[in-house]
Amino acid sequence: MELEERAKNVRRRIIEMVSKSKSSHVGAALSIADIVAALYFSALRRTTVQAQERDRFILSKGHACAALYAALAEAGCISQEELDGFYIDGGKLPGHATLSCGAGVEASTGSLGHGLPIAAGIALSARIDKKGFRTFALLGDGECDEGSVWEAAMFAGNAKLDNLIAIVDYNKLQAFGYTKEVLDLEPLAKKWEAFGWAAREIDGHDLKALDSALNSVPFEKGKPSVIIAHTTKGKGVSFMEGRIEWHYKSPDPEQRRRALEELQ
Ligand SMILES: Cc1ncc(C[n+]2csc(CCOP(=O)(O)OP(=O)(O)O)c2C)c(N)n1
Repeated sequence: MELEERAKNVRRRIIEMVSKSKSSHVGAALSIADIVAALYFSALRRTTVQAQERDRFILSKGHACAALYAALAEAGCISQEELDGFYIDGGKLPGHATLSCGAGVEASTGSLGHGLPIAAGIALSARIDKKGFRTFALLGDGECDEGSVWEAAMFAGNAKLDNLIAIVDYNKLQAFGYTKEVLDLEPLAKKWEAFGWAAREIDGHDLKALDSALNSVPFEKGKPSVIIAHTTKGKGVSFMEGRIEWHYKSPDPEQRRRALEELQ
């Protein structure tokens, strides 16, 4: 199946999940649908979710876990029944990425700023243990306001962790405002480079560009890589795109119908 089809399926699953549970973070999840599709259906080397040598993927912006669970379901790692329990009392898949749900989730995240530090630790341990797997971490742009992100970035650059890849979902929106107005990140690529990383900026909805960038890491030997992916929050559903209210709003039945129609 083509990556485009996978990404669309991930988006459709996200809409179904948040509608059913009357929950959200739908905009944040749609923003990364192309990124997770390119990861799970092209870049990540994972024979099984238990294999020691599997590449690790950590969703640092854990509130967008509907996209992660949808990709894992699309990859056959979790069942439709489990997906139906998303964000519902008694369900197996909580509203923030949770390790204990045993679905191929590598870390519990949702308190922003922790995924990259965890990923850096895993990458360091892989090097010490002479393991060949890579560790990928996906961060939000608002999340980059957290000091712990930069502490981990400084550490990884200094340790020359070229088995570590960060992806920043640069959708220019956070929970209550525009990233530029809350705390301007620019010049973002230069900041990562100053911390010893090799940076590349791409359109985060261009699956060819994602595929090519994710499959050409490390960009420089001896440096961690960062992909700054320019995206749109709510991407794929016209009335959600770039709209702050869809950070935490659940589609009503008519909005669900319209969204799914657009994602045919
Ligand atoms: C430490 C911490 N502070 C605050 C929050 C509440 N919160 C959840 S999502 C979010 C906005 C994140 O923005 P961004 O990283 O840009 O991700 P997006 O939703 O745009 O994809 C905030 C502040 C949190 N989860 N963790």
